[in-house]
Amino acid sequence: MTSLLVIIVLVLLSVALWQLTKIFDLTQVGANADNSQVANDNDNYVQGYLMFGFLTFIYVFTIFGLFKWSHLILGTPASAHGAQVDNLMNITWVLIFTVQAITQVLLHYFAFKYRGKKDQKALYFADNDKLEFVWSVIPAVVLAGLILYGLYAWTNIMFVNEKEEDVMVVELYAQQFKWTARYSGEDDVLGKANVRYIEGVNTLGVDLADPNAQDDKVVSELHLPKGRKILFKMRSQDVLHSAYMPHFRAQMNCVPGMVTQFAFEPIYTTAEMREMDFMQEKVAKINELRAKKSAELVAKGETALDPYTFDYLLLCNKICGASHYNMQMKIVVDTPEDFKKWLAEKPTLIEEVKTANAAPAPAEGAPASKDTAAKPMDTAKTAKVSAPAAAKPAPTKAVAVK
Ligand SMILES: [Cu+2]
Repeated sequence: MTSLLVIIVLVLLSVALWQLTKIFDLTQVGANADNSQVANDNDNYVQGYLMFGFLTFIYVFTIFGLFKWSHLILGTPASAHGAQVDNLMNITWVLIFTVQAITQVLLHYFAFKYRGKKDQKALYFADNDKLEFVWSVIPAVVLAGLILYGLYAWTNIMFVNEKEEDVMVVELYAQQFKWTARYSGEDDVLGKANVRYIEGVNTLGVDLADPNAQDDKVVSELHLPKGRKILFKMRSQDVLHSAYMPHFRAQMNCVPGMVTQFAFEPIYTTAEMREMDFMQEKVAKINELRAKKSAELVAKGETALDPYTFDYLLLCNKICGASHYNMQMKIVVDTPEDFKKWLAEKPTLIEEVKTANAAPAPAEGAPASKDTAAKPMDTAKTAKVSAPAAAKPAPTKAVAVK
């Protein structure tokens, strides 16, 4: 609402300014009977000062924006590499602001200084090698520096030595419109998976006959231990998705038919992040807005909103369909002990399949949902997929999630 008012005030101000210049013109009617459409010295003078007016507008709006909205930035990164990403971002911002501040002043000042004057002709010259050399080399050197630093940061963040580093492998499985996670278990190797094995509770198509799949655990809420590097392996069932974990400065596309990866080490537990000053301020601000909205809702006889508490999130950052906006999964960063306890309580996928098989089959004619129905499954023979046309084993091999 306030922003709308600000925009209205700005529009009205410019209309007033325009009207003033018209009145100013009218007062000149008697003194100057020049009604020609060609700009005279007076017109050029007005245009020259308007350039300064526009310059002031750009700067005032930029400074206003920085003060008004800078609290919306993400704040302290929650991953070990996060500071590097923020540093790169800050350097880029400083460069952009400096260059913009200098070039805009020059552009508008020269437009004013060399405004049209009667009997003055602009000097024409075709080129100036020295000048062109300077304005080509300086940006080239600065950009090359920025790109090299970016590449250095990228390789630093993306390079994972799976054999030497103590990494925990977790799969993120994307589908319209939800996320599912799979822990690789004690062996830190994910069992093979293929879309053809999707059946009943095995919604990720894990090859249950694969020895590496025996200790895999599938969950719908992601828990991570603080201080350990997590290597995420991403897959997508249908379209292009993007696993985006803003607080950890992590993002990677999830592409159907291939496995992509991203690794990071969480450095603050959810509880620690909630305790941070900037986060408490943020949460207080959100809850202030919620309280206002709740009062409106209650006045209308509707239920009030719940107060907000901070949680890390895994979001989808590719517009992947109608419910894309709601494709998210809560991430909880625990202490290593709490994480161990939480994971130990979760059943393995094999156990889940066995439980589903033991449950009585739904009565004939009962409405059974395709992905949640507990269909009986032979865990020992799941590798043998019943292809509709042939009795032979399925021609496609399970994809090793490496
Ligand atoms: Cu998506």
